[in-house]
Amino acid sequence: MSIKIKTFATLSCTLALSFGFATAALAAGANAITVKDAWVRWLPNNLPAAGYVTLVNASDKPVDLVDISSNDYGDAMLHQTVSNGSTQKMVMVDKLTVPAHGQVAIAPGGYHVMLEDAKHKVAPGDTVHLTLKFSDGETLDTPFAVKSPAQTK
Ligand SMILES: [Cu+2]
Repeated sequence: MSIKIKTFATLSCTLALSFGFATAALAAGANAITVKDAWVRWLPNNLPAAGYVTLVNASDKPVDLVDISSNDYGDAMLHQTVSNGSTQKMVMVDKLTVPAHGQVAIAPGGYHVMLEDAKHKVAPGDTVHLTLKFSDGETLDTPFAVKSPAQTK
């Protein structure tokens, strides 16, 4: 049983590596968008994790975040937490506009990147990578620091 699981994990890591090279080759040229404060709130028991990052636009045109993917997770989706009186729900977000010479924070209480179906064991202290795609053609392969809930209080 444990041997089967180990084999599967090794295969997933190999696949993730080969996709990673393809992604890195796409990122080139002068970038309008830079990122800061990229981190993931990790939860135990394979619960979905949440990714947070601040996007900074140095250009004089608005740029949209249009796609997020990850070699470390099967699913990476931009969600917004919406309050409905006393209850909260998450809604899917197709794109997020970073204003010209401005920034937008994907931060607790507002937006989060929902990360599900981890492809290998992820633990606090690790670094995972999310690939952020923008409307100007820019692709950023971004390292996110994985933190435990206790580290983020
Ligand atoms: Cu969510």
